[in-house]
Amino acid sequence: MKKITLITTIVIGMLAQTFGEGISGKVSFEGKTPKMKKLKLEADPICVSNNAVPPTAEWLIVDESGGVKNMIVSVKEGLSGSHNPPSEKVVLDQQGCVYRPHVLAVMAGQNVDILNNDGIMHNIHALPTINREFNKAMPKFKKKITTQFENSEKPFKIKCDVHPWMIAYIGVFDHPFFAVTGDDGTYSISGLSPGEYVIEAWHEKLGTQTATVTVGDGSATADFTFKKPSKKK
Ligand SMILES: [Cu+2]
Repeated sequence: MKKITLITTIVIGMLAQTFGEGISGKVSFEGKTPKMKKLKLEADPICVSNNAVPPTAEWLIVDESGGVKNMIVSVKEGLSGSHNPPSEKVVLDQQGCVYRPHVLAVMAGQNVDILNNDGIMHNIHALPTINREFNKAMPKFKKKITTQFENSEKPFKIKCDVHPWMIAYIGVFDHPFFAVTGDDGTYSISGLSPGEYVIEAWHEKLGTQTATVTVGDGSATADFTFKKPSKKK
């Protein structure tokens, strides 16, 4: 029996070395989920016809298991060294007058392709406070612009000045240890050295929560539970 445990430990150890240590978990919502209303796209008939299914607001997407989509989970404290941005680009698409995805996370200096295949004009307006604000018209012939955000910054809003319902959020990090939760509210951050980290889960309406996580020989888990957003003061 002891032998099996030892072998198992060695195998897990080898796997951890191959894939790097990590933190994974799930972000859940407790309480009644507000219904996401249909977006009022009628002001622009092309926005309506470019959607097979009428799109809804996305400010709180919870699945049947309580998982919250579009949370940005990132390492806030405990990292050392500097990290270069990856060569892969991140895409923010304007599709049927909706930003896809609604929430994205990138590294400082990473290329972000902003696409417009809608055949109409969008005006992308980023509202950072640390990075440089930009406001760029994308007429229908302008199908792509590529930009970067030079500094790390907590998530900020991106909006379209033509279509007021179009909203996205982008978080910029000076390291690659972040993830955006999928439909089921789960996330996974890999490649961390053993140590103690503070991680933060951010949501556009639910706010933020932090957790202290120790990454040891194996991967660590950190789950978060958020409650109903507090009323605006
Ligand atoms: Cu637009």
